[in-house]
Amino acid sequence: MKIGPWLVLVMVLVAVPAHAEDGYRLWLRYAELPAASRERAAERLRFIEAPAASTSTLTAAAEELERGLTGLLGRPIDVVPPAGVEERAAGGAAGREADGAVLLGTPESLAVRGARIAVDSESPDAYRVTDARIDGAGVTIIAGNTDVAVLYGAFALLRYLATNGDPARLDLESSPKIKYRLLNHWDNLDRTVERGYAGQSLWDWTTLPEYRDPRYRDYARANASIGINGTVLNNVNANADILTAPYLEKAAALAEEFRPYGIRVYLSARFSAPMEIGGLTTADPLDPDVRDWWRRKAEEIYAAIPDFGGFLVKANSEGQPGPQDFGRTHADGANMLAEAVAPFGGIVMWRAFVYSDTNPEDRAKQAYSEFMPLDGEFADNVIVQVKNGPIDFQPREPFHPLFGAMQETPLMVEFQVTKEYLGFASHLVYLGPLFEEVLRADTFRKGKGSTVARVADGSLYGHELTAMAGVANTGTDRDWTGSTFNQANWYAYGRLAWDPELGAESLAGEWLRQTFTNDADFVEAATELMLLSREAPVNYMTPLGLAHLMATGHHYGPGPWVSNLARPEWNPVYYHRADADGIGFDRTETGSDAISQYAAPVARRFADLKTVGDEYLLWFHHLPWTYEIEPGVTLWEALVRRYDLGVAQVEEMQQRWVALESYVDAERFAKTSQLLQVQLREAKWWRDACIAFFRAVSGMPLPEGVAQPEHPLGYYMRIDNPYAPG
Ligand code: BDP
Repeated sequence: MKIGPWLVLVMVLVAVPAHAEDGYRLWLRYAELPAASRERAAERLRFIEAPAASTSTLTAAAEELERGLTGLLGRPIDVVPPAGVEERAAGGAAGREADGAVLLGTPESLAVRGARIAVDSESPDAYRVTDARIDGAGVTIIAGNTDVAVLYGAFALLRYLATNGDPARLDLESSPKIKYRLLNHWDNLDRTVERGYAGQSLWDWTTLPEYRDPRYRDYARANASIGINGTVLNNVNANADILTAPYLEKAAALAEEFRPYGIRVYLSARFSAPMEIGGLTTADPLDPDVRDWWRRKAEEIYAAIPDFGGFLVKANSEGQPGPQDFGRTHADGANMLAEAVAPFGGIVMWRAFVYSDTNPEDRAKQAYSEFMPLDGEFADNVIVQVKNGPIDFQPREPFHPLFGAMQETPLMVEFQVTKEYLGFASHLVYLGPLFEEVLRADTFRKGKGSTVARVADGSLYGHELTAMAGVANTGTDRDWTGSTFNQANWYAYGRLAWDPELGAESLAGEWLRQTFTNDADFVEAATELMLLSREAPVNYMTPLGLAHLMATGHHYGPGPWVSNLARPEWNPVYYHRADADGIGFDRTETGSDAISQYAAPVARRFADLKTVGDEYLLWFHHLPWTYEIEPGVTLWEALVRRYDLGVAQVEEMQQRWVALESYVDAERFAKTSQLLQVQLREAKWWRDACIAFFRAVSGMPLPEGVAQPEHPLGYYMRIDNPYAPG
């Protein structure tokens, strides 16, 4: 028989799976469960009873359950209308017929339905998912203190099933430890993204407010699934135009898309906006006209976006305008904005990422020096947003000394999910361990156990206002984040913002199961790969406590030789301080004394060469090249070995990934494999360039058996990347 071209086409179309594994669905793939668990789950979860009082959020929850259970159980699941009023009066959808129902609602609405269930926590976001009996029928109940909590419960149930949880032992209860769980988008109005490596900004300002890209909803779903409840739409290096009426209308459209998913919109405010778009001659925060302008602006914003979250502000930092331009303090500036949004329940997140070109003080000390004297001066609805470390999102930094030190002022941690200093989108670096390292760090400010996590969740000093920020890694790339494994960083960040005590390792497993497969061998091996990936870039970029050796501006690749930039602290030589005698930044008493900004036990640990540890050695100490890091091993030798180790670790990651081929679909397998090749090429570039440079500076010979850098130093110094992304 002759097969016509049309038949061939039909056959091809039929053979193509409904969903290409292009990463678009993130961890919300809802892949069919293995047969045994599928059958067990299918028995208990026969149909969804639509919530009686249908709000947009409850509808979203029911829709997600339908979508998720259909995928997980491998067959469509019915959504039936809520049990009728008479039936309810008679005690619910009677007997056996309700067997296998999934009911969702608040404890009150469920009580009407005959299900009595308590959610212990008072948090509006708290949920409980459990099985129960109504009139002899076995049902699954998703109870939440509010509609959004019900949605969180629905996602929790789906996550539980998708990670191979036993449907016969269902009792999930949770409430977030942090109130405001935000993504910060460094997105510009022209759709470029500062430090964005995954395409353009998701927000299509030109076609808003009319066109609602379906992606907005999917963005909201993904965030809600991990508990994120706020999004700052625009770059901290803000353009005042975002506060003009046309853009507020566009932001309101996004807020409308996100609202069913419990996600509020926030904006970065440019401090000089009253002058730029308000026609005033000053932005002095104590000037009555300026205050009035912001009050009226807030009224205008809340008229358009009734649940607007508030402002994020970068002020007097890297050239951004701020209160100091008018002789005022950060507190004066923050409090003015706080006053404007307070009547509407809004908050102000005021960043502590400040350092000045006229201040000769060690950059690592400046934020503390500037903010500590202001402790106690901020309004109640202000929270100070502090980057995880004192410099700037380096591959590894000690925790920021402000954590635990500022007692009267609520502080929030800002993490960078986008990998500006960690190989951009192409390097596979799982950030869970980095986040965990920071959150578990002990500030010792109120004795042992005063961890950064306890600063973040407010429990250390009893603050009610708690928040966390992650600089987003999302963009218009089909897989959202430029690589599959970058999705894990978004995922881990969101889950840690919900509960900063969660562990990076278990989060990796959770993510892997939903993103790839529940196969235990795969999960174990891939988790190891992810954990290994945290240390690799530290070794091939900035080992032993080095920092900020990246090339100028774009931070793409190595530039340890750079010394000609206008501001001293922009130059890598400022950070490594290498010369013929030694390397490292002395931050002990004999140097900048940055250690004195930490509590005494922490300062002692960092000051002592025996206890500081390899991770922070050169962050806090300047040492001779011949310093014996361990008996018989000089610092120089150790440094070279670390660079080698970094490259070897990427090679090991490659091997580990190849071994997982049979578990992964072709598309995502190939993309990860190819990106690992990019990572290896760039890891070698880093290793060779840094070894060549430090060898030249130190005059030390390469240790025996160590490979020569591929090219002479001048070759690396001449590399220019005018078109690097981000
Ligand atoms: C640095 C980035 C810069 C940001 C700045 C910030 O290089 O693009 O504007 O931080 O956080 O890491 O304000």
